[in-house]
Amino acid sequence: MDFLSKPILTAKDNLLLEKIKRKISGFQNFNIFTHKNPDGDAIGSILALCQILAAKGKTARTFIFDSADERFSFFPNFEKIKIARKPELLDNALIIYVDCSSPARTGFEENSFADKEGIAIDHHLVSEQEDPNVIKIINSAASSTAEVIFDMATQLNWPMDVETSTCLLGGLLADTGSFQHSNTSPKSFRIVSLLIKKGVNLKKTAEQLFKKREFDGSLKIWGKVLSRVSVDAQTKMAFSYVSQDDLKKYNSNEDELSGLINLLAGIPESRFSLLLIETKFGKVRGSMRSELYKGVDVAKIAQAFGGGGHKLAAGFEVEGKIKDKEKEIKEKIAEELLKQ
Ligand SMILES: [Mn+2]
Repeated sequence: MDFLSKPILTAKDNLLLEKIKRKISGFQNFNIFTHKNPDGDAIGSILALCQILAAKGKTARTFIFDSADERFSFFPNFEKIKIARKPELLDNALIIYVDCSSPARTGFEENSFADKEGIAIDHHLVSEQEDPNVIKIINSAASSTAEVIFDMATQLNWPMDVETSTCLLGGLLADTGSFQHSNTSPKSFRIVSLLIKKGVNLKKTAEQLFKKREFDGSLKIWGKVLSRVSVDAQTKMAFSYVSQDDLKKYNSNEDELSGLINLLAGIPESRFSLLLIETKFGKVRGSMRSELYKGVDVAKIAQAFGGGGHKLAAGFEVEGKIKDKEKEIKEKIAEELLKQ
């Protein structure tokens, strides 16, 4: 067996897989959740899992708390995702958390999950209290949750048709930024080659996922946000923000801002970047990025605000408006940075 053929799951994971297999066999109904502000990996992974379960004769529903970016509407069965503040859950169902590992990240009220049995499939390492009701399979070596699901499906002989494969490919492409991020591994390429064998269209999927921004509004607001970027002399943090007033003025929305943070991360004199976005719901969302050689762990900083993510890409959310919170957030970040 060459090294590329080895499963990225460890022996311990294999025991977990057996547990998960038995757990899934014991249920007919499944409620599938992912994190708030779902990205391409979250959407692709919940849809892939939903289709796999349907192909096994099970009944599954997928739920998201917010709207999803229009770009993701090409994912097969996208229209079946239920977007609602109050999820209409299937009864007697097993809960599956995808691309996150706890109720807190879903946005839904935590008591709707209380005492319910669940599984979490994820690739984010987070320090959370263990929940005896949730079996977690978390592989931080995987580029995306899509990769973890691909491995599980392969090892458990789950059916993967072209639609499921397209969802997994989309998830993997989204989280690796089309193989440009440092989380891309030889394994990622191997999985893509196997997905291509299953009939997915790599070119078309990549085009749909990263299609050019056509909105005049989005280009203008990107220009405004970039013109505001400052790099702090002490912390070397590149910073910018988007208020609700900006979004109104440029007739834009939060969806059109995705990708902007990655531009900030590339500013040469910075060690990491922060973009604050004011949400419709009276909160401030912080996105942080860094690059491998810059030696800043943005996940640790995000955790100080109750958020999470990866070493090089993380986020958090706090209540309030940017004008009231900016100073406090920056001070806390400077403090956290000293601990690294
Ligand atoms: Mn992901």
